[in-house]
Amino acid sequence: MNKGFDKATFKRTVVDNVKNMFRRTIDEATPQQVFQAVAYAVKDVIIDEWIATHKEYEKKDAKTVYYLSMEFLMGRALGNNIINICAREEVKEVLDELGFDLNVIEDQEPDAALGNGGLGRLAACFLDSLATLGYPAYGCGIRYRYGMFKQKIENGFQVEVPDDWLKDGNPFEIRRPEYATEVKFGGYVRIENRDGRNRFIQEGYQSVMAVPYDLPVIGYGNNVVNTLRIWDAQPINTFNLDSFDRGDYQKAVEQENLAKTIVEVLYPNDNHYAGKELRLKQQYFFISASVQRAVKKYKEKHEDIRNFSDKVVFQLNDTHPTVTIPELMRILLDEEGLTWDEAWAVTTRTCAYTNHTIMSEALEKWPIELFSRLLPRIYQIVEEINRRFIEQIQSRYPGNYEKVKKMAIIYDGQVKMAYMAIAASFSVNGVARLHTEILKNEELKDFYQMMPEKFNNKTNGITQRRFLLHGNPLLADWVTDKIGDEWITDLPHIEKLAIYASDYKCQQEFMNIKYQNKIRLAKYIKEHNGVDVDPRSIFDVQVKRLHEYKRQLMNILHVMYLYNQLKDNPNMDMVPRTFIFGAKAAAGYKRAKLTIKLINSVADVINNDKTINGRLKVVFIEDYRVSNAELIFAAADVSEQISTASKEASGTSNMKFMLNGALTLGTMDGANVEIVEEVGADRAFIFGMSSDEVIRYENNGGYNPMEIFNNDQDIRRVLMQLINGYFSPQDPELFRDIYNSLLNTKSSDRADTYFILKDFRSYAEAHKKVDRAYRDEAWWAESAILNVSHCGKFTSDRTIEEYVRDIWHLSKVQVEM
Ligand code: 26Q
Repeated sequence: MNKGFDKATFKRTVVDNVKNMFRRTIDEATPQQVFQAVAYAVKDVIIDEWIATHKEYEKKDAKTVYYLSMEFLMGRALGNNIINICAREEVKEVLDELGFDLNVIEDQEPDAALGNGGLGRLAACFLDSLATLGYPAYGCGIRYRYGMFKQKIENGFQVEVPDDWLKDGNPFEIRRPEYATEVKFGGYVRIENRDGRNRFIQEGYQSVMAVPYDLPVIGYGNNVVNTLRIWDAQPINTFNLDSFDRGDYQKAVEQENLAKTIVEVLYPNDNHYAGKELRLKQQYFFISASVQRAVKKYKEKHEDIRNFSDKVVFQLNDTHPTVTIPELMRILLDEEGLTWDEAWAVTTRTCAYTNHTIMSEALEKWPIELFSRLLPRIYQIVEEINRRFIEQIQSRYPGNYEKVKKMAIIYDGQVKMAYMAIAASFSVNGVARLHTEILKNEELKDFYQMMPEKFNNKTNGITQRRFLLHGNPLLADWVTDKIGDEWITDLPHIEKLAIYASDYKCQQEFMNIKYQNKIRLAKYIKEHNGVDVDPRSIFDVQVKRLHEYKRQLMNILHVMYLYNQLKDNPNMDMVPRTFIFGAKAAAGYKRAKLTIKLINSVADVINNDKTINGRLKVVFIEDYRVSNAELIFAAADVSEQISTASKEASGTSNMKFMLNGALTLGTMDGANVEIVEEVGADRAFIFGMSSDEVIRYENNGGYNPMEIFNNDQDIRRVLMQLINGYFSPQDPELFRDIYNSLLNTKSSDRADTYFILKDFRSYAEAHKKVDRAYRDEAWWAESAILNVSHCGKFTSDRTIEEYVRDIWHLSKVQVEM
């Protein structure tokens, strides 16, 4: 309930908005028009708080975190904003009175999909928590013209469709041309000696105007509204060109093109580095604009730039924003006139770096040629950072050239972004305990040994406001009925549910809510896939980006194995199971796309096989994204978290499933380890090799999957079905590449790099346990409730408090209205 919320005014605003924006009366308005009208009405409600929040920050002169990220996977804003202003009931009533259903209106909004997966969604959860906790924070990113592609499934194959998310406008954004800044690319550096000091002047460059758009990030029930600032690129007004370049038609056209292309599209790679020039341009573009702006803002109030880090901290979301380091150095050296040592002191007190992956193919390495051509002055600074860093290595390890080779920022013709980020940051953190240990002891061992004090862990979290309160209203209300609503802003309170876990009536209530949510998802599946699924079957779900290390392939191979068993033994005793997948594959990732086709081919055969009596169903949900994720988590019984141990830095869907009462079927990887620690190993289904075992095998050249293939007839049969046309009669060779990836050392230097066959039996065993466990309804309900009640640790509110305590050192601000 929001006491200040005036229903009558809100209603009038909605009706007026429809009139003013569309020249229609409310009864003539389309749902999309009503969405627009309601969104603007919500903006009206929060605008004063947005202003007041920033006034308060100014007044307090509060230290601010800038969360710098190439990705913010925000999803839809309207429903979440209504929840965070605590006016869900009121808005629902207003819309009812006007003859509209709030859920239908929310469905009109396109997802803001300015991110790929985990890393981008984490940034969005962090913004929600920062605002809810009342910490001064900006998210800084790019206003991609096209976000994450929309996925269509045609004939079982993924087809990418551009995501024209801005086509109807974005009601929540505000353009801020007054903060536009110029960003320069290319050209050369001229050195001029003035008063005995060298000046570095970039000339012959191309530039674009960076123009920010602000989006409100609304705290839950606390009047705080923070800002996500995303930058658009516009051509520099030709009249602003250097006198030298004025009238240079060619250059004007080139700059116009640069501006258009730079923010055109989000790179759809997840955990995979693509060394594209445009990507580096995007990185420097939004970083230069954000850092310039942060410095300007600081200088409006402060004299001495050397104290910058008292008021500002830059958190680098992976290495993608690492040019922050040389860009800040450039501004301090070239524009503020600091000495190198002064500038370095400021920079290293301001920047902190988060690592999200150990996958070597995700490490950013830029060819010197490209880097220095695009960012000539920045490259000079990187060279100097590298030179001094190597000196540091050598004084620490005299004569040890191996160390230099392994740790240098520039080596082998490449600029290594992670090494620069580590060298220049005062904090380096991993995103789950296991991941941080692997960083310290394996991947970044040399760096950890040289500067152990920088390394720390911040286990990821998720926002319960979106993933329970908004996504699962039935369960949210039930929880609140039982224990009150403190969990909304203090998730550990949810532990109070534990006493109800063994209560028969509560178990019934809980399972009934799960059942209702399964009906809701079954309806969605019927509408989108045309497949009937039985809400009484076990909903076994794997939704996440498609990547070999996440092993969707192992999941579908196991489905094939189950199907074979059912065919052999039609009377097999088995609880009906619905396997649900959702995953986008990077557009250029052939094997991942083929895996999607395999899932859909298997689904086609199984779903149309009358002989198995609907005991097995397979569904691939098209276009998995934040908005349908909310429905999926709410309806899940089993959460598939089956990455090869050591590969998944944290995972965050594991936490969203747990919050919604699904049981984890997973490996001891990422944050699964901590989930099991919280809920107890007996309330999850853990299988497979440990990260230590995996790493040991990897260091010894892998293993031989042929042995398994030759000795395990069930596995052999499944693999043969990949190449005998069993699931692709029209093209028996279709899945040959997948078969080869598992067995054929010729196709890559190792077979089955992700230990799918090695873990298969233990995975199948775990599934068997799920089948047996589900028959005991009381045990299952108890376990599900215990999962919910033990998920307190995994709120992003806790994660943010840890970042604040150990890294950012911010103070909470109160906003009175
Ligand atoms: C790099 C260079 C060029 C183009 C793209 C990229 C790129 C883009 C996105 C590299 C990596 C990503 C995304 C990584 C990611 O999402 N990592 C996930 O981060 C989550 C939040 O910490 C973790 O929970 C996941 O375990 C981790 O995989």
